[in-house]
Amino acid sequence: MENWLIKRARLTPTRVAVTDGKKNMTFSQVASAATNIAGKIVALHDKNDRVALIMTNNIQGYLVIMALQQLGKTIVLINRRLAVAEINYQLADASVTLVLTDDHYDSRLAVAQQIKFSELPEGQPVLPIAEYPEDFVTSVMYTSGTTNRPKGVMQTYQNHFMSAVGSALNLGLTADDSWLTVVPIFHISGFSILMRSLIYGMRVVLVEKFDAAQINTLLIHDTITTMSVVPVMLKQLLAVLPENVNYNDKFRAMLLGGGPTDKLTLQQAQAHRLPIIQSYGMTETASQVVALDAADIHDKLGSVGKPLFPVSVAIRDQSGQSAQQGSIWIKSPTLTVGYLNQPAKLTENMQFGWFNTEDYGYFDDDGFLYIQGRAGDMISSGGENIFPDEIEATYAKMPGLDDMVVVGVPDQLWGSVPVAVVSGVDLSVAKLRQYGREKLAHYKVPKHFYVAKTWYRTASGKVQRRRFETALSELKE
Ligand code: S0N
Ligand code: MG
Ligand code: MG
Repeated sequence: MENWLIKRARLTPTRVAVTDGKKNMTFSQVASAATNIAGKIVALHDKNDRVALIMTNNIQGYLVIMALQQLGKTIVLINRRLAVAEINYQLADASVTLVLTDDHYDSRLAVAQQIKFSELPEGQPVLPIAEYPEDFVTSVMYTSGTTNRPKGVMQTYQNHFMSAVGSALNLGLTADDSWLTVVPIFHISGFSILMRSLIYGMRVVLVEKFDAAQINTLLIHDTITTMSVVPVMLKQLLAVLPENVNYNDKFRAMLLGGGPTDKLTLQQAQAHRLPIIQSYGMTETASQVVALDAADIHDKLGSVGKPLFPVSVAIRDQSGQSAQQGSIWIKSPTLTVGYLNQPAKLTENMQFGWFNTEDYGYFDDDGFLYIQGRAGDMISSGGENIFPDEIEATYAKMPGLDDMVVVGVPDQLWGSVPVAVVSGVDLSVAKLRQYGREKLAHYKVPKHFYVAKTWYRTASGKVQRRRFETALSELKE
């Protein structure tokens, strides 16, 4: 396919591509800024095919993404909330030698060149690449897993294109569309909006920091038509949205994904007549693959909807047979081409072109999908997936700590949060917390630490996590 940005700048040069509320840029302006910035990146003489990016949702970061695409570089998007050690692991795994960061990022990373956006050297505008090859990996995003270190999910232009098409066939498309982007661009929830914008010719409204009152004001007064949210954002928006106040007339879709939403929150959203589109998707599928039309929310409250047009979904039992209720398998042109450096990790979960999501669910008689849970111990906190194994492995090196088991417990705000059961000598909650905060993203640090009375293990020594979960209330911090 032709270079999307250049193509878009030719099709609708004067349409607004992006705004941060202060500054607007048209597609034509974005194209010329991107080729300028691309020239500055070239002047850094980094020979690597991959460049890592640490950014917040602002125009500068947006333009750097566009610039890297003009150069035909693969962008490794780093979760800004991760600890330095976690980021260094990803940089090494992706063999990155250049990290571009926003101007507020000050931690020193283990990489040859670490350059702030505003410190990019002067350069000559480049000639943008002519094509975005369909099978080219344009983005890599790391996801944690059960037993291993994080894996880099590779997303091709084809993945993003088919995802954008599937989304548009479901939500519809108008020339006035405008998508509020406060979900992080380093996640597929945010990055996918930028790709849709190029493909649709749609305005992106960037917001750096989630502040519910401010977002409500924007949705009331701006002509935003669509917004992506995770459940914790929806809850916070509802908490400060006055009765009888409506979002602007053109607002038509609030795409809700990134974790389960409780029924009460959905009912409150309904009471406010918010056009909620519940959805189901993951980094591996380049965003939503199943979505519920707002018109069905009343009858099908709690369902994530029907598979998007390009996507097939099957429910299978443990032996791989079609079942009423069981594991959710997906076949989709949006499915990742694999995990960086670990091809076997994807094929392990694939059968004849179908991908096992390891989520459980069922279809009702009308073909609506319901998610019931997940294999393994993943904790879904505010749209971030947390794996107990990763936390336990990090704490395993803490002096004085003999043992730790991490489990997820329900949380009013975040959905679910990690808490830890510990044993050891001379341990204080302050020390435990401090240790975690130095080595892990803060959202992964257990919210509470309990001292173990009993250790639930099988005869072979394997931790029985579920038993800790039910025993937790008996333990004191
Ligand atoms: C909810 C957010 C914005 C909260 O972050 P906030 O308020 O900016 O936090 P900070 O001010 O940085 O920190 C305050 C304290 O809160 C802790 N904290 C931050 N985040 C979390 C968290 N998630 N869980 C628990 N605690 C958290 C901080 O650590 C800090 O504490 P201290 O002071 O101790 O350091 C933020 O969490 C956020 O942006 N969440 C959303 C992330 C997201 O987008 N996830 C989706 C990932 N999934 C996908 O992308 C696939 C699905 C998908 O594509 C999709 C999803 C949604 C909508 C649409 C789609 C789609 O299909 O297109
Ligand atoms: Mg906050
Ligand atoms: Mg933090």
